[in-house]
Amino acid sequence: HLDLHSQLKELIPEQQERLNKIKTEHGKVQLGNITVDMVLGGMRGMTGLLWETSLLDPDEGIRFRGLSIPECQKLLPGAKPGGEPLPEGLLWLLLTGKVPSKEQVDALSKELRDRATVPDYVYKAIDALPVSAHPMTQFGSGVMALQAQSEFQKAYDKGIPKSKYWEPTYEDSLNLIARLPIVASYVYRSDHEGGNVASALSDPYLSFAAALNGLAGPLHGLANQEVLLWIKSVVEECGENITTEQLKDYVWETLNSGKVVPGFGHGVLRKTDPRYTCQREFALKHLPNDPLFQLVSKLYEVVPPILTELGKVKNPWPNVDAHSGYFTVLFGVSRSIGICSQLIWDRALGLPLERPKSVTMDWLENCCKKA
Ligand code: FAM
Repeated sequence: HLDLHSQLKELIPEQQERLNKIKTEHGKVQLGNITVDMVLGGMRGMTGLLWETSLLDPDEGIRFRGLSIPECQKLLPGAKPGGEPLPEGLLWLLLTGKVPSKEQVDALSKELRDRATVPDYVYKAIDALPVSAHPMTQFGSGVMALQAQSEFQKAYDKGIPKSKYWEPTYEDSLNLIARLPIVASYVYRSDHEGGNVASALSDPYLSFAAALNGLAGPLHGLANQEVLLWIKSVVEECGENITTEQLKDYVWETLNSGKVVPGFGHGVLRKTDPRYTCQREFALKHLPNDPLFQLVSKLYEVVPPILTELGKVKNPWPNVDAHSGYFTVLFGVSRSIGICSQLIWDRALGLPLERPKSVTMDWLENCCKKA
């Protein structure tokens, strides 16, 4: 098929059957024990969610439908031969689990272009905010305004059956992915993980806006802004030709003042983030003499030994934000591809309302007494 929708329509029944088989044949298989540490540790290490489109390995980093980042770079079609893969190809891979041909990617690019229309009230909603509103607040508000066009919401109001949920979810997802770059560029002109939410049948706009708000936190996606500001303050204090010793002192100063070194560490990963490595290789190829890149490169040598010396940091290595050099709004645009592909599959497989169980300290203490 040249067209993504037809390809999905063919795949969905197979996967529904696969899930059903797991459920009926292995529903009672135990996957592990939950410890008090896991509950207190923000559900770290608990296997608790089905997520078909990607898998994060602590050592290897992310794989998209089984493919690592270097494999995606090799296999997915680029705009020009040997160039970086087109995001449309990644969307195709995430949704279908198959590597698309250049023709399939071109057809999808065209489809997205046709869907890329943003109504005027979206710009007005952004304009109504004060200029001081953070770009992520402007972006999130723009996405919420786009939601007024949700096909899922319309279909749900009309009583669409569960077996058809995925179709308007697909429409919303592709419209959203097509429209986000326009909203993001508007935010720049005027300025300088969504699982749980989506399971309540919130449409892609509502779910994506919720995910964006999570991304806007400084320990998550806002870290790339923190990195840029932090680097700027290093340069202001020590100049561009900073020595390794000066940089070490600066890192210690940050840590001693009770702050984190932005762009380093990760909740799951225990090695250098392959997204960091991919961007580093791009910089080595295209802008090796850029002073900002050289500083980022120097931080790669200086920061990990210091964080290791600190003793408590589980992963001293850099994450994607240490290198990306862009602001969080662009990070947000790129995440739509992953979030929306998973959302379409959530609906296709009819996954249930997610409701992680929380407990009180009383409950934990009682449980531990009995143990
Ligand atoms: N600088 C200083 N201290 C750090 C640190 C860093 N870069 N990374 C972790 N730690 C500390 C952490 O604050 C905690 O200290 P306390 O016990 O005193 O609270 C301790 O080391 C153990 O934390 P951990 O288990 O290693 O990490 P967590 O899983 O709790 O947190 C991060 C993970 C990403 C929130 C954390 O490493 C961090 O704050 N990094 C800096 C912010 C950042 O770069 N975030 C972007 C992550 C990125 F991949 C993304 O999702 N966008």
